[in-house]
Amino acid sequence: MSRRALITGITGQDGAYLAEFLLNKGYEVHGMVRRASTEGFERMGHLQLRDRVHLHQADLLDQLSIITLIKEVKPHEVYNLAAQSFVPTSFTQPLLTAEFTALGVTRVLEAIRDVDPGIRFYQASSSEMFGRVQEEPQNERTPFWPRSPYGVAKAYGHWITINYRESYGMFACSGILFNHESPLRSKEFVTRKVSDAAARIKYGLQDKLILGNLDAQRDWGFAGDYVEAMWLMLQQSEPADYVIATGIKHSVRDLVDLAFQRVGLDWKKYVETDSHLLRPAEVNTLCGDASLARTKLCWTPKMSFAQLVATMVDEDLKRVRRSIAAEKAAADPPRLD
Ligand code: NAP
Ligand code: G4F
Repeated sequence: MSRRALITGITGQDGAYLAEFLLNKGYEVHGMVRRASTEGFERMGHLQLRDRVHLHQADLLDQLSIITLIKEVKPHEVYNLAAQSFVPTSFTQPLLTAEFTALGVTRVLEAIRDVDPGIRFYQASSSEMFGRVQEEPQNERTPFWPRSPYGVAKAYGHWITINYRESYGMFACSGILFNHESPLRSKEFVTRKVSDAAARIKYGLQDKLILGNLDAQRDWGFAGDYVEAMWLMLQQSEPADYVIATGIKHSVRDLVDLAFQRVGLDWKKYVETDSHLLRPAEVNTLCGDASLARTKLCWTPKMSFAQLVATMVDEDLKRVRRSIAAEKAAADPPRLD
């Protein structure tokens, strides 16, 4: 009998890669989606997942909907990836971010505790919790100092996961994942904003790229590598929390430089900065130490930063070329006579 997994946030970047990974492992994959007036399943379309997963409507804000879903699906494993995940929005919508990203975790844990406390649980914790970093590199014991309402909400989600493990003996793990990116990343995050702009500028569809803090440093990895670590955490004999990272950091300036080199342009001619894109409190630098994951989970990241940037830019170049060709075909349809 195949194992059943339930993914909250299946329409997001990680949800798509995790669903693909679990299907390849032979899992029956169920996804929780919230109701919207239009279907937002583009990422599942990219990975040809739409007909291979079972989708159910429920919402992190609605306790009963989550309980009903878990009763229906009877999953062996729950991956809680759903969240308001964009840091700037957490400054403009701090209460909604707390509802989704903090209390949402407790709602999923309560549903599991009520329906079947034997279900294994993964919580998507974040390196944003380290914020104003207290040591470098950061590991599972580094104290948190979150610098955004998002980081504060994730710290709550992290500790409530540990609390349910300690209080009720639940198999609940928290993955402290550093930034991970892919061609499926939303364009609001800096990596995809840059790869998309480099491709559009190359083809004359955009003149400038306006960014915020070019000095910020992140430990960027590939989302496809990171979802394997989520699964590995739930296959262990004991639940624990793990940092997942590459251990190498780069600045936003390095990212821009590499992306524009890929399209053969000098970034300094196209990139401007705007102080409106600076955050009320910034996380200046993040760099993770994933030694525990390496030794206990035998997990290592496979894609380098340079390969990641090249892959993202190449995918955006292809997409821009396709859209230019489609527009041209629509404006100039072939004559049939
Ligand atoms: P993402 O692309 O922003 O996806 C977020 C998902 O959450 C979407 O499927 C979204 O659904 C869903 N969601 C939001 N509010 C919801 C609600 N009220 N009810 C149900 N679903 C809701 O995020 P991601 O990059 O895949 O990240 C996955 C998780 O890992 C998030 O929790 C994020 O905070 C965390 N994380 C990410 C990174 C990273 O670098 N990517 C690093 C550390 C931690 P819609 O499609 O309907 O909006
Ligand atoms: O790409 P970002 O928006 O990602 P950020 O804030 O690090 O958050 C991401 O990673 C977290 C893990 O640490 C996740 F938990 C979270 O859900 C999300 O996936 O910004 C990265 C850096 C920041 O320092 C930001 O100030 O890039 C800087 N930046 C500079 N210009 C910009 C821009 N960020 C964005 N989004 N847009 C800019 O124009």
